[in-house]
Amino acid sequence: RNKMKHIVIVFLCFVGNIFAQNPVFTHVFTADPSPHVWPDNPDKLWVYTSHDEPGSNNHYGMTGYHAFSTTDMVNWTDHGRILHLENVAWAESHAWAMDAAYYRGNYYLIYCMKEAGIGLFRTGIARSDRPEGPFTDLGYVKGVEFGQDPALFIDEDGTPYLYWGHDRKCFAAELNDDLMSIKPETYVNLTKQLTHVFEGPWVHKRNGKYYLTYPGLTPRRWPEKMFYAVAEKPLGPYEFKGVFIDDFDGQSGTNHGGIVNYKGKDIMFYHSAWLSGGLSETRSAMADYMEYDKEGNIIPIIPSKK
Ligand code: FUB
Repeated sequence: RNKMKHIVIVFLCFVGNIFAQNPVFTHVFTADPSPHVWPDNPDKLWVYTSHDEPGSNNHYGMTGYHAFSTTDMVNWTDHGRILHLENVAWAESHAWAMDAAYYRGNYYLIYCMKEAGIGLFRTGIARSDRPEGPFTDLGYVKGVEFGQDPALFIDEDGTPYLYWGHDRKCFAAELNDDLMSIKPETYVNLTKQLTHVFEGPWVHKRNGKYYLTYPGLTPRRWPEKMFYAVAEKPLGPYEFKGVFIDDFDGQSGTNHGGIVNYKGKDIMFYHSAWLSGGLSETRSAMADYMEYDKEGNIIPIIPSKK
């Protein structure tokens, strides 16, 4: 009887993604996941990721981004490469973390790449009329000099905000309507309002409050943990809340991700190095259901196999 059970399980695993599992995608290495549900289809969840390429060997010398979608958190469609360095005239290397947004009838990718000839990060923006792209680069955002890890948050009233962070700092600003430049008078350095900040800010809104989540380091200690802070307004002031994903077995040095409410459940997407056996530059997107307590604090997440 046990033998039969084993055969059935092996068969079910073989025929496809019968079980939701971590890491979420196993056919390609993915990092810095950015989850979204777009207004035109609440049944579909989208996850945009950067793409680790084993052996690139140039301190995360990544070259492009993928989009994935699902309607059940089990079966996923990989829409393939949605933007590549080759399609970004001003960039030369390091397609690092990105985010996506729906704004005024179009889909946008916001990302960081190193500028050709200068070798410093710029914040690029690309547009598509479809969530799966392909996306066309529009250039880089003015006023975000040498920013890394951008996140684009569109508030319920339609106002666009940009968050970015690098070199242990975190900044934010309102964007102009064409998303191509910040409004300099709104620029804020959030670093002093946060603790342990390192990179990767990402914002979601819940019950009228703004949650800024970010990977950070406790004094000079890798790997990164995920921290969060909460505010009444998108540009703060933010109240630091604490760690919600501690470092864990099989983590890559980094962590990075975002939170989405999908079909009434809250889900945190982040990354690990479980698939590569701990290699820091071959990471995989992870997903875990999560909860808030009555006061709206995030209940810490323990990475799970399923
Ligand atoms: O994926 C490349 C870089 O690693 C990201 O930009 C950082 O946030 C870290 O996850």
